[in-house]
Amino acid sequence: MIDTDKYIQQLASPRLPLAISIQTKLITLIREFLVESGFQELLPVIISPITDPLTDYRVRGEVECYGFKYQITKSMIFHKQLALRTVPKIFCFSPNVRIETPDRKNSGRHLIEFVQLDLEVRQASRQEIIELGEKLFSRVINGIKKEAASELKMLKRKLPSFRPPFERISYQQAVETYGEDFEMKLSEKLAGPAWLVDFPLEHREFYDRQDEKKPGLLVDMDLIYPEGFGEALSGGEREYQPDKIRKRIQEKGIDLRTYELYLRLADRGLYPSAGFGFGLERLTRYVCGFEDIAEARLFAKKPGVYGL
Ligand code: ASN
Repeated sequence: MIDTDKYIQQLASPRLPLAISIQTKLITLIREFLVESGFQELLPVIISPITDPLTDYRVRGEVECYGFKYQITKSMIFHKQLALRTVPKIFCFSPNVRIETPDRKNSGRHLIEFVQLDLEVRQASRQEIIELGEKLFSRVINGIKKEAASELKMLKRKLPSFRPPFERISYQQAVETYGEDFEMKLSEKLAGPAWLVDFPLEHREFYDRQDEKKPGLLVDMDLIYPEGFGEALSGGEREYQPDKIRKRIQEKGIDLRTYELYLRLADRGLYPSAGFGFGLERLTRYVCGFEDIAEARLFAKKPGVYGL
């Protein structure tokens, strides 16, 4: 049963209007920066025959329409790659549904329905996307400090100033320093945001590009927040050559038929590209300094909990 009192209470929370005001300003700052930088905005895809495999989620979100099966978007990664045939620099505020395992209920960072700022650039390298991410992040944080000074004051949140370039740590270095489960430990130690780079093949999906000079490692990255807020964004350069994509799918133990439509389209040509997905509620949570991500949006749905 859904507890209606809980929702009535939440709708009257004094912090929520502040979070929503901050989020509105964050979206505006992001959009301004990207449009100025030559990006075009796509509308989100909610259902499609293909979506990101994200194999660690046991349950697939599926709907049937007219006898056809559609997947509910876990990320727009393949649509981003395909859209680059039409326009060279794209972004989208993309709603994603990821049916996380219930043990993540109290992580403070997971919702089963969230929005990510997804962007992708034709012919871009990881380095270029890292530089773009640093500019975007610094601009947004410096901007929100000015534009939402009164909301931040009411939330008693003091945000530091960050200047690129951000620190860079390899996955291997992170494991050697903090152990396999390093994300939160690393995030707590950081004085500013930091890039985690060079993830091993087995830790990511098949679409991130393998480094020819370092076989077994990917040309990819995550941005980690300081102060223990964990992962901010995730991205990389993409595999775009159909034979390599097929090989990577098979190495993951995924049946090629699952991605037949994507592969047939890839056979017609994909551009080399790089990009990332940047969680919007996580950004709001970080900016507001909230412990619980459920405070960063209305109608938040936590793993394992039935919600509105
Ligand atoms: N959007 C991410 C990316 O661009 C993928 C994801 O969300 N899993 O790499």
